[in-house]
Amino acid sequence: SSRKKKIEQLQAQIGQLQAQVELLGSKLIPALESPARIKAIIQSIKDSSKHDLRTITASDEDQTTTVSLAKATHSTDYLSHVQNVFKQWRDKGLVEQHESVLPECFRLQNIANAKPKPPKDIFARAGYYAFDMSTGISQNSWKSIIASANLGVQAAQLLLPSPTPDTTTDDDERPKSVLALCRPPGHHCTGTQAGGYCYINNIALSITTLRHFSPPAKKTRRPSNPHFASTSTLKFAVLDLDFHHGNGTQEMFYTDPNVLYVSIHGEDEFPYYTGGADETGPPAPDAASGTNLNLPLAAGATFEAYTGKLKEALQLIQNFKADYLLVSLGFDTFHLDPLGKFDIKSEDYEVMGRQVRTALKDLPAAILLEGGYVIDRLGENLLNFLRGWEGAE
Ligand code: OKS
Ligand code: ZN
Repeated sequence: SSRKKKIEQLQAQIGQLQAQVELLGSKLIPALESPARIKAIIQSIKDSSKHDLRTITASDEDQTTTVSLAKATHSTDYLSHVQNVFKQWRDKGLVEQHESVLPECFRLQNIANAKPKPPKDIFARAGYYAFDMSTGISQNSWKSIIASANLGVQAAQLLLPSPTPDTTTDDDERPKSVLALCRPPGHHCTGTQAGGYCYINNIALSITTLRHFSPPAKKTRRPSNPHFASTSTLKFAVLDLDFHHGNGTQEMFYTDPNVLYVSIHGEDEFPYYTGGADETGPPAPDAASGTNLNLPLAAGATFEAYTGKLKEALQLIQNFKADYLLVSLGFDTFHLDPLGKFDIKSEDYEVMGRQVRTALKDLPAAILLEGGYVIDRLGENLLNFLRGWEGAE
């Protein structure tokens, strides 16, 4: 087709690129979010030999469970698009085997059609289910997306109380906190759109999992947290420490009175259209009013400025009396990060981890990895955060 020819002509000008590319400024560049990030972290954790590192390979049964929990979190047409678009483009010759699908035109506000339908043409549909040009879909994307989502599920399951408290299974055998080395990350994607390197919202999936598998309230006991036993509706606090605002997580729980979302992030940074301090949930007297807190910080913010916001965040979470804590942990707040603008140093992460865990000791916690792109400092920064966290447990 002529479209295919035109794209080929343009592509020839770009030259050889790796499978995943993203648009940055006017340039298509190799994707910053890559498997090398996790490899580096795993190496550092192995070297430190202080942690119980588990490799979780999702069995077929796990994958089925993860997909069905994902369907309770995202729309099914969105998920099947993400799963199938690469092959659909491939079959039409719109993408080469080693390349990735990127959208061309996005769903736009339209006075004549408030709810645009997915375009029939698969080429156009890529832009219906995405909001940026940083979130390509390649041959192996779905595999990684499900593996990452599965970690969100498994992390949640590790925190669950025993379904039969009267039997021998000891609650004390459960970890108090779990860290999941998820990639791709999750906090930007919504129920129907990928973006910011995110396809499935791993934090939302952890919440779906905890809700789905929690035994009925009366059967549970949690001596460390009296709220758990007394409420039939579970409450969740999400603390988002990535440099970027987690627009997807905010949106998914904005009207949910049982999920508090709190984020400290770069002001007016990606994803640009969300993250304002005035986004506090639906107006009173709605039950979800006040269950969203955005704490934007200007470029150049020091760790001192950061801890000021962190204290505010932790205070609100304490007041909320959640049953579980979910942390979106990003290391793009690091001073050298190519996508961040804060002035946070490696040693600050230890203080950060200690402050969070000291304030929220009682809560079973799942920490899920989000961003962070200085690959050779990721392990160090993460181990520092863990040292601080564990020192407070
Ligand atoms: C330009 C960069 C897009 C920013 C994506 C942000 C990803 C992230 N292609 N979110 O937390 O780290
Ligand atoms: Zn980020």
